[in-house]
Amino acid sequence: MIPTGATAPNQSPEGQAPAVTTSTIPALIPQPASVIPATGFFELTSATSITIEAADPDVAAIGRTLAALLRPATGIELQVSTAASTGGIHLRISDADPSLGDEGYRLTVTPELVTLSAPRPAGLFFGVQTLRQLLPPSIESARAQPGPWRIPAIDIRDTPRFAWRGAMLDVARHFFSVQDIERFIDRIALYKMNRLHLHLTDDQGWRIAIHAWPQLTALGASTAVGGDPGGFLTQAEYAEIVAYAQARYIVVVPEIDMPGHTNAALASIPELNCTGVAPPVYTGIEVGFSSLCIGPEATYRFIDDVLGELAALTPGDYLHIGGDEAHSTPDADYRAFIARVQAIVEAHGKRMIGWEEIARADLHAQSIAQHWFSDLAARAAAQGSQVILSPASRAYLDMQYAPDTPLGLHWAGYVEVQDAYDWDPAAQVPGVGEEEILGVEAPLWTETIRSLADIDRMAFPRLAAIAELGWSPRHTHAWLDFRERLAAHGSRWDMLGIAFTRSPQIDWE
Ligand code: TNX
Repeated sequence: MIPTGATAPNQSPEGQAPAVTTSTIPALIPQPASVIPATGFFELTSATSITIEAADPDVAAIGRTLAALLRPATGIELQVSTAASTGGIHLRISDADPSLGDEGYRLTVTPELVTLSAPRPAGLFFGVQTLRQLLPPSIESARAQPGPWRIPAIDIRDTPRFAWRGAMLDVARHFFSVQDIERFIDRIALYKMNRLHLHLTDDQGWRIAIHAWPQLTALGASTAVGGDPGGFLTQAEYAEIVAYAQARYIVVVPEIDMPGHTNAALASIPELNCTGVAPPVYTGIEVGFSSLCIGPEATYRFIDDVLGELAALTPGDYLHIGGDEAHSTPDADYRAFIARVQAIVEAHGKRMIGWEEIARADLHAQSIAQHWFSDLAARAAAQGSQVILSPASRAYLDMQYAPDTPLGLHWAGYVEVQDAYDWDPAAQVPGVGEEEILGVEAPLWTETIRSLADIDRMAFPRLAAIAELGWSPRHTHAWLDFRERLAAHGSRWDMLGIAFTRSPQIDWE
């Protein structure tokens, strides 16, 4: 993209029109499937309006979202109207090319008109994110900026490679407020991610109110790693997050980790322990020591209550049941447990997702395994399940970038920006090819993460790399090209107040 204060792409510094080369293509992330640059630009002025089709409330909402995005920096009160317009920005879903699918869009910019069309509202929303990136970085400022507000003439046709493009936030090791979670949603929406996986429970904290079991939050939410303050989401707050995400075409995927990673529940409810005795609450960061008691029916009544309340609050299709690192659960017990929980999830009308260890059990084809650190995902694929790829050495946002990164862990190695970007999901796990892959997800575990600024340092720039792996066609993937595009995003993040890590691999603009 054009640095602030530089000339528009249709004007070389000498004032001549440059040849149309790749250098005139703006720094878009994720790289669209097809970009054809043209000459000239559309200029956003106080005379510009946004027009939408009359009938559709979702399109109207996206029009208002776009107007609200553009208002602070431009100072322009863009009107959203259903009037037929011959100029301005036009959003439509009728007679869009159906081959764009549920999430694709077409964005055509000429000097007279910006036309964004998509068969479904989600595509319009993703197209709006592209439109933002066609404007100068200062468009992201919360305060009025001088402009000019030029959008280069271009024709973009764009569809995602994978249906699942996610980020995970661990609110169990450290708790994050509704406001922080919503800021995280804003950030992932910038890069066309469409899933927010919330890791709601772990040994160190239980973070969602369950009306049938108030002890879970009365005691189980009181702690966090290192003795830091605990906290939990009320059901109303969780519903607010779900709605906030939904307005950004992001599906919330709640995770209740079990049978391991359950000390907070075990400490709160003695009956969940085989000994009948509750252990103390836990604030360390060791894993693998806790397990729900697998035999008793009481365990499954508890799980049914928890997953039932969560399913009722969750419009998305998925319940994530963890299943990782159950080192204190014997194998036969583990397999029996996952089979029962799979049935409970399905009885509540949802699809079960688990970390790839669940492939040790018999999986239904509709269940989904999340790869992180083994070859078990191949066993899930062999059983007919789809796989989400979160390889720790590539996609874990809590890994340090390098030995001097102040936050994070390094058990899976150091994950610099190039490590996060330079891999192909279809070649990552032998036995898990393009067809078996539902998508990619970048998890942010929070043992060492305490604030939104900490989240930003770990997530950016690597989240942009994973987002591009999820969206862009394989043939567009090229590290040297990505690192140049990424360099232009630093100034956007500055404008947005995103405290990103200035990786030395990137020549930040
Ligand atoms: C492994 S990844 C875990 C988490 C930790 C993480 C730290 C996975 C399924 N389990 O419990 O937080 O490593 O990087």
